[in-house]
Amino acid sequence: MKKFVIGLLIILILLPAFYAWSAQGPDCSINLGPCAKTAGTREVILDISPKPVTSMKELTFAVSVIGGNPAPSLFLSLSMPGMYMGRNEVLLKKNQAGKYTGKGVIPRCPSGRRLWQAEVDVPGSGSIRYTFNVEN
Ligand SMILES: [Cu+2]
Repeated sequence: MKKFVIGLLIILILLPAFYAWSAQGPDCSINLGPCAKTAGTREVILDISPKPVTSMKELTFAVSVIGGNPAPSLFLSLSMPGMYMGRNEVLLKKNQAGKYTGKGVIPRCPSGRRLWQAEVDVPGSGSIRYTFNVEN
């Protein structure tokens, strides 16, 4: 009984720590290829080039929206989870192939952290977030 209680206590202590840890990791391995997310009936795919994705370098952001043709342009905003790094928005314009592309720069974080978030606003599907690591 005592062991059970101690075990339960350990689980109760570790569980929030595990959630905090898992929430800090990237959900997109951008250097391995594009990342797809489902948003309602649509699939929204983000790719960033050139790879490896590096801070302080001009990057091309490309978004494909499968299952809809929502807007002539989209906004992508770049941020760091849990840290204010200033406003950083990239206008993505639709090209002839139906892909939204735009250029932007990810600043280098003075703390050395590498986890960034790209949030794409797709009218009718809300905000789609991707978290990924950059090279500093
Ligand atoms: Cu930062």
